[in-house]
Amino acid sequence: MIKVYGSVYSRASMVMCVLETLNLEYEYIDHLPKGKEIKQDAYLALNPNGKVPTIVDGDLVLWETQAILFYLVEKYGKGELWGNSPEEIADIYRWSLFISNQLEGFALDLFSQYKFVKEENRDAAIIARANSEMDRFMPILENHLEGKEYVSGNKRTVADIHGATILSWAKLVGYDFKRFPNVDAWIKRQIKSEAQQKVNAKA
Ligand SMILES: N[C@@H](CCC(=O)N[C@@H](CS)C(=O)NCC(=O)O)C(=O)O
Repeated sequence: MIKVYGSVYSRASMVMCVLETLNLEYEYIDHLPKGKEIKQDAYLALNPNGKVPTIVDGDLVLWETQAILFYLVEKYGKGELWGNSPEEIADIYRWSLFISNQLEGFALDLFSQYKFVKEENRDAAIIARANSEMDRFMPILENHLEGKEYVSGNKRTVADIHGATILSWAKLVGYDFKRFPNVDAWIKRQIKSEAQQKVNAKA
């Protein structure tokens, strides 16, 4: 059985959401990002970064969220959550990588500053840069999602689970999504999805 190391409150939730969507059985090993387990030798032998998520599937030990997501859908999806041609697959990569390269770090900066740093210690420069970079790239996603339910093609793919989950971090700490209603609705669909609800129930 596939083992998932991580926490519902971490990027492991995307991995679990894919596993739930594909109806795959898995063992969830609850390791918090701020917990001590992931800095200990037994875990570092699986993932030398000391971060989550990591999966173990038979002889395969895999870390780095997107690599895990793409592996799972390619190996087990039978087309679900994935594309059927190099062009469709490239489009899924494009939107997933666009979000991780242009937006993820800044969404995380906002989340970390507002969630983990006391108001008086917040770094205004980090917050300003994060807001400005988010504001720079969000309109591209907003325009792209006009009249669309999914970010790539006309069915739900791993790019929806990945991208919408990442942007939900910025939503949780009040980034102004009223300016981006298509993205906002897209995030809400992911949060409300049956698979995500099953993941949340493990918290
Ligand atoms: N690029 C990595 C980032 C992994 C990562 O930063 N995970 C966080 C939790 S979502 C973590 O384990 N943080 C603990 C730490 O940085 O020490 C991935 O996508 O897997």
